[in-house]
Amino acid sequence: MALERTLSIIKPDATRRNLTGKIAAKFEDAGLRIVASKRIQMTPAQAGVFYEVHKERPFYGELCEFMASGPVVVQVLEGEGAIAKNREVMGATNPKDAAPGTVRADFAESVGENSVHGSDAPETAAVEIAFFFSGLELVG
Ligand code: DAT
Ligand code: MG
Repeated sequence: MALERTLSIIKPDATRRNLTGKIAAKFEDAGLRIVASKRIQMTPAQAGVFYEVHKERPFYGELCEFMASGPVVVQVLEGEGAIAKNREVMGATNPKDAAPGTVRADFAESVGENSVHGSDAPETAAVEIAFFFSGLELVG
């Protein structure tokens, strides 16, 4: 398996409840290294660009408003098979379907407010990392 990097976002529902550390611990416990991390707040327009792939879906407006509703912690996670490993740590999109012990099973409030984002493929990981970070900010 290849050494990969993936983009993670700890979403506003989680930062609001002070869960940043507990969620980051799950990444580290799974062997993922946090090689970049910052706390920011997006505008709805910025969230709209980030989630452009979902713009035709009925929940797009709600999703952009939610992602701009409070601070988020954006991180780059590195490790062997990091993209799939992070998706495992996150759990299914809908917390009702998420396996026990995953971030979404333990913390997510609903399918819309589900605590974390993670890239889904190498191509999207590269685009999403570049959306938030310059090369100088990635310290492996
Ligand atoms: P994931 O975040 O697991 O990659 P996705 O890419 O299908 O899931 O959707 C992106 C986000 O959009 C998801 O984390 C929360 C929101 N979302 C997805 N399906 C939804 C739905 N049925 N109702 C409300 N929000 C939804
Ligand atoms: Mg997705």
